[in-house]
Amino acid sequence: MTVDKIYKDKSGNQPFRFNEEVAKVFPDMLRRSVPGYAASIEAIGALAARYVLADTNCYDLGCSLGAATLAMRQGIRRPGCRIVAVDTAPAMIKRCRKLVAEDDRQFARDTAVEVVQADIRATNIENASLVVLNYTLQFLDLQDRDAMVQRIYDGMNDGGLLVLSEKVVDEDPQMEALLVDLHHEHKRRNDYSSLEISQKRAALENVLLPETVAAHRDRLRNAGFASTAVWLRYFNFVSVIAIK
Ligand code: GEK
Repeated sequence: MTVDKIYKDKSGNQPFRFNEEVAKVFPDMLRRSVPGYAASIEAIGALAARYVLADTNCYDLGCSLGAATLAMRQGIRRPGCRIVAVDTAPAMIKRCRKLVAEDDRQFARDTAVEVVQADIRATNIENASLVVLNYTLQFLDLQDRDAMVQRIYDGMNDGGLLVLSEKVVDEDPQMEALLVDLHHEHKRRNDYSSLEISQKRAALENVLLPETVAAHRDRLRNAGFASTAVWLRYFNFVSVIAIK
């Protein structure tokens, strides 16, 4: 795994981009920066085994290198399914296609995977039994999020499941400060320096726009989801499941 040294000696304050440099170190970056990431991927596999029905579609929206796609593919127990993995970043898509091809070679799985370079806001969603937004909605403009979640709901079958993982902000400023501090301490334990942490934080300003857990659950309810639950929380990193 290539080690993430992107903010080690970078000066200046360029906004964060999902480019080649990031795609190359992405698994290491997520492992060291997103508390609970591995648990979210593991759960997506387990949920695929339970919720994906025969002859339906699954969507991995903002797939990056396809970790959730591969977990779904491994978890699916039914025939005739198709996974659509979507990302706008060409560097991610290129590597994702290679990893899916490698999975094909190793395991010859039944479930087809389509890796598509596109904006998830323009992706058609239909006949879906499982939709995954694993740390992706946070990168969409705030005003686009209601419509995105509504389109997902409309494209899902009854009984289908959405996994929504996000970095969130706490309503209570004192708790928010504590949770951010705990996250930074976690990153320091994972060998990021204070300078790297502060530079990454500045680069993500206005790129990653977190909302509260309540705002996410309200949006899901307003779209029509009958049930929602937080199934994972680690500092300010939360994963919610919603059932249609
Ligand atoms: C994982 N889900 O490993 N349309 C398509 N893709 C987008 C858009 C958009 N409008 N905006 C951002 N992205 C993955 C991790 S990373 C999370 C997801 C993170 C893509 C962007 O290019 C990037 O690949 C991904 O969303 C977010 O489970 O880096 O914190």
